[in-house]
Amino acid sequence: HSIEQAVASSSRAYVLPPGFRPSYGTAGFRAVADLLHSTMFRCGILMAARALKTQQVTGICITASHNPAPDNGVKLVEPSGEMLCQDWESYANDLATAQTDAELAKRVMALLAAEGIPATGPALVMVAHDTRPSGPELAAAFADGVRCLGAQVQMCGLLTTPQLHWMVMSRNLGAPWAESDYYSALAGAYQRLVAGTQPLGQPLYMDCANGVAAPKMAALATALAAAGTPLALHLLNTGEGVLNGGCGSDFLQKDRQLPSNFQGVPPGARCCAVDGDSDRLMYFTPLQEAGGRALLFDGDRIACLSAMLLKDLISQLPPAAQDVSVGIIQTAYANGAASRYIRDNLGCSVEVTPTGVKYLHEAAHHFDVGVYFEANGHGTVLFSKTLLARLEQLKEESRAAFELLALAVVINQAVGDALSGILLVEAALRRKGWGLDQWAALYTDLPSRQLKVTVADRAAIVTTDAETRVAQPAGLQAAIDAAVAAVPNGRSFVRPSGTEDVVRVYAEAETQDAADGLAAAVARLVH
Ligand code: 16G
Ligand code: ZN
Repeated sequence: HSIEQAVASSSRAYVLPPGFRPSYGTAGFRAVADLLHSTMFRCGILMAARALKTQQVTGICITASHNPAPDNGVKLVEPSGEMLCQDWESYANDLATAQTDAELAKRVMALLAAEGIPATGPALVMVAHDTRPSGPELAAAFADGVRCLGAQVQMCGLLTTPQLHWMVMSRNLGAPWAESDYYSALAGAYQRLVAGTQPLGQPLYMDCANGVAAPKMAALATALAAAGTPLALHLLNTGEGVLNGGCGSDFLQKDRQLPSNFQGVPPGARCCAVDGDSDRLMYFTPLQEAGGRALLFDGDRIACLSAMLLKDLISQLPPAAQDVSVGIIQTAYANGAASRYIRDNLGCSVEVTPTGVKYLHEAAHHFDVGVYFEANGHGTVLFSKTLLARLEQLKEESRAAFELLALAVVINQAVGDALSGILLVEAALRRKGWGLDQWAALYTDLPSRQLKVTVADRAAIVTTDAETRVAQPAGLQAAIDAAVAAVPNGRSFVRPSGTEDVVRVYAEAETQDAADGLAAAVARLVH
């Protein structure tokens, strides 16, 4: 068969490194870049098959996100702009782990047969990469895989992960989809959202993690100025230093220390940080005290601010249109104070899912508006098609409907997007005339502690109830319960990491000492 032969012969250039067993993981394959050529080639075949199956455009972002610069990885994009559907993850593993060219070709044929995919036909896959040096080479390997199935490749070059997701989504909707359309759509919607409000007094200091966010935020800033709503911005860590090195949202969240080059930024200043592919966002401010510590405004706090803005707008809709369900999706990592604030003060329902964007994103679809953010800053706000259609009908008579529609454009509907998240936060603060003080005063985080524990086999720990409880090994949960019961307002859980060979421990309590003590006690139980 000609496809089988084409796969087997092209595959010769992309040998699976001996001993390398790629595994799809939480967000896609990730490893040291040197190992990934065969994985990329095979993902190319996979995404061409997905495009042939759906008769729509698919995509890939080549990135290892917040991980070190020598690493790389894939984020695979569905026609909807969402992450690859979970049913296909097993195909991804099948192809990535085939030991020989012939075995790979056989598995490709099995996939095509199982999915009833016509052997050839028009299909297109879009490819982007972040600033990692290995990006262009890995993109070329991916493209070779796509071409094996007779599909076409569009090389989009350097983009943020959420930009490529947005472009795939928009293209399949028949909407303007170029990179420049992304900037003008976001900037135009932001302008509609903040019209008639005063700019925030201070500039925003942005930590670009020495990655792709730097040029892309600069381009967005140009579009914002052109739309008549310039954003006063200081971009730092724009690429002169190491990607994600001593900077970026992950560093900030783990260390709660100021990123490199923020030592001169005045205490109280409004700052934000993104990660290497710009799909995570944290706000922060330098604390007055010495030691270079930062006060964080994490994903939970961004979720609260978003929910508040939504609630405000929904309450201004015509009375008959106000029955809009707003749900907040969190993981077990959400600070207990945030969850309580959402339930008691905002009156929204809270749903908890396992860690990983794909789980939160799916749950967000259960509501007219689903707000999901992981504490680490991954997230977005999804509007249902039904709600959008209702708002379209109301937008002439209701300013709030018009503004909610603008909000749905500002906030990337495909996937969490740090650049669009910045506009969401800025618009929410601006509309309230708030500084960081008022935002911080919504609630006080319970002190928390995260630890990682290295164990012989992390798969021995199996969790249930959205990772909040341990099902196996027997007895561990009872022991955790006993440790938690000894601490006033304590909460703790453990879970095997989906991205590192460790078990993660989380604890929170009324004081930092108590949270530290509880985390240490639970870590000892895991050993
Ligand atoms: C991945 C996930 C992120 C999650 C993290 C947890 C996506 C796009 N990314 O980076 O959402 O928070 O894994 O890592 O889904 P862990 O399992 O090592 O704690
Ligand atoms: Zn990322």
